[in-house]
Amino acid sequence: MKMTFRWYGDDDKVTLDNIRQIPGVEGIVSAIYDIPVGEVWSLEKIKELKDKIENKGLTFEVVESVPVHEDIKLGLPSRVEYIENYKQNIRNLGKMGIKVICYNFMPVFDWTRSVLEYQLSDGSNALAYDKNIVDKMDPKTGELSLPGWDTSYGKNGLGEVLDKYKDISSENLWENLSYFLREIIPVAEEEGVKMAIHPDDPPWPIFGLPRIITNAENLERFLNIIDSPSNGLTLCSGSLGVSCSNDLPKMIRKFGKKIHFAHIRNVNNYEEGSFTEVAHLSKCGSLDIVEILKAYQEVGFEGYIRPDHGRMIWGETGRPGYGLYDRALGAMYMLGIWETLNKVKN
Ligand code: CS2
Ligand code: MN
Repeated sequence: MKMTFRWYGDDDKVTLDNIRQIPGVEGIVSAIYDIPVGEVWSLEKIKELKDKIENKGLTFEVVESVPVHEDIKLGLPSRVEYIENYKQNIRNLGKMGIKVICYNFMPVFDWTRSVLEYQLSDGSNALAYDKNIVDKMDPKTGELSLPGWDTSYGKNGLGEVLDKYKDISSENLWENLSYFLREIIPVAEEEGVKMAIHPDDPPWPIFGLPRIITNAENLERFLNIIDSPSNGLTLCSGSLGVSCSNDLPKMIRKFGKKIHFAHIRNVNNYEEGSFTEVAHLSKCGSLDIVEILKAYQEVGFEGYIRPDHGRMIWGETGRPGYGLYDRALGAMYMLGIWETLNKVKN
């Protein structure tokens, strides 16, 4: 496996100089953040980002994310143009040496939480989701706005986008996803790029919007749409792991080579449908990280992996979920387990 670390570009408080000092981290996972969703990322812009990263001795082979325009998810006639742009992005990224593109197909909202700074018992804080709070929330009032969300529809546009989803069932969303895949996967194949869909976070419908990338059955349905080395998964332990029926080691053994990108995050499920994010260490949460990595070892995982969200510790402030310290601890923990598993095996 290749250890990577997510970096949000020059505006990120965490710098490339910080990241290169984490032992074992080889590559950066990043994206172009100042081009509106649906438009083309120019070769120059990608090259500029790539050079910045490579000048620090790190690789840039994974993009997270190339966002999918809402019109594609909605299946509107205008999707034709947005899909053409998406294909161009795959071509441009492929030409610049990108091997894996992570994306998701969640309507309107990316990862959703009820609290960004939930106090854990050790005084650190982390993202949390209380279903009793989220179920009562009305996204239209704008009381919730999370850093992972694309808000290019503007304050008044949100209601409009949500209205467009009124008649979209989960089956419609599957159809629109299939249409999208049939268009883009052949291009990814030509470019030698692996597309890796990120599961829905949390993996259940929110605010009345359908969510379909949620469990083993649906991941299998997704992979069956097109059987191609370019059609694969980002397996995010924290996103899928908040649903107690999702058995992560089993999923890893089942999907094996279709997993191009692994996200490792631990969560504490204190009630079905409610959770807090926690430190990566197995004993801090509901997931057994050693079992998860063991499953990756068994399937001969050679893809990219990264610590996903971390807590805020040691007084650090910054982008929720994406501080330096706790993610660095997570990376070291994972590398320690991996080294041990390999030694024991040989
Ligand atoms: C999140 C997401 O769990 C995660 O990795 O931080 O924002 C994720 O990057 C996107 O859903 C991927 O498209
Ligand atoms: Mn993730």
